[in-house]
Amino acid sequence: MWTRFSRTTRIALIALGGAIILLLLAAQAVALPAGPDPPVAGPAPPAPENNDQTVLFQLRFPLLVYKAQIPTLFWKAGGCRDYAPSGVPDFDQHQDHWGVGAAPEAADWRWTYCGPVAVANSLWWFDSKFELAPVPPPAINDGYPLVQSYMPGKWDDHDPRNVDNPGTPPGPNGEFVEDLAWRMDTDGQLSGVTQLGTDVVAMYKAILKYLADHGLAAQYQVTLMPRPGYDWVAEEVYRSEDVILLLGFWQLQPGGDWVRIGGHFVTVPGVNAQQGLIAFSDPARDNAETGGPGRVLPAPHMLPHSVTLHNDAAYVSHDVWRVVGTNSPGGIWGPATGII
Ligand SMILES: [Ca+2]
Ligand SMILES: [Ca+2]
Ligand SMILES: [Ca+2]
Ligand SMILES: [Ca+2]
Repeated sequence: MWTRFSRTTRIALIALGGAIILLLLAAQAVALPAGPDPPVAGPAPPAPENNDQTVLFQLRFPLLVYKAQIPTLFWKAGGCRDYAPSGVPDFDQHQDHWGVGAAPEAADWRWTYCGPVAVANSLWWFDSKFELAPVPPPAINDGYPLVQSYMPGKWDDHDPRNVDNPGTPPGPNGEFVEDLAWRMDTDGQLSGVTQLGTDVVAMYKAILKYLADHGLAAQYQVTLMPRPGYDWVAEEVYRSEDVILLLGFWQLQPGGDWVRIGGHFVTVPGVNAQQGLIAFSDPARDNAETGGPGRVLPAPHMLPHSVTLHNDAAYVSHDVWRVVGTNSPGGIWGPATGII
């Protein structure tokens, strides 16, 4: 049975090459200790290839050595029958019309929904974890109100169509990811403000409102924290709390100044603190499916495949990165570009 003592959900924002903000969504009103900073003082992050945060993230990390060389990680629980059989979901942000531009096929299109997708991964996992009488989809069964069907009676709260129905456009009446995007004003769709992506404070407030709207405000705590230490983040994952990170992309200018040029949200499904490793459910890429370190469930499945395949939460690519220190102003650690 779920209780107010049983869960903590975290959303962390980390600059690439450095942690900048941790947004913590937690179950109880307890001040959580900050862990010690990682001891590594690593090199400055390399200059990005361009200022497209999604492409940038894809390009900055080369394909790494094969997953057989990856040490064992602690993985947040899988096996939830209703429905997170592979642990934290790994939904893909490149679907429907989740971006800005003339059309998804157009040259000016930017995919911008990493924020709501990362939060969806997190909330979906908790909803599955605390389902009291689990029955796998497509059976319609819902005993826990954190995630509910957007088409009650027609499909289950954990049906792939509840992640997104391509027949309904983004906006206030969409499915789970679109509902979250509306609430957190992704691309300024709620406020009308011109922006790309999701502001972390708006995300924070939207999660609070979402929890209240689902009658769960008293069961979760949401905390926003800048520049969390890696050890602190890892400890929370070991506690099976939920961590969402914002990777910030920083560029060192010729005069020595750092400029932040973008960001990207991911969710953390696993860690190995002793070896300084962290795993991502990355809305923008499936690195483990292309030979990078991590795990692919169910195995084998690999790219290329439909961007909607992972809307079935059984399908995940949990990509593993080594943590290194950084001297960027965004934070003190981040995922490395090197080989594990
Ligand atoms: Ca269900
Ligand atoms: Ca539910
Ligand atoms: Ca839709
Ligand atoms: Ca992914």
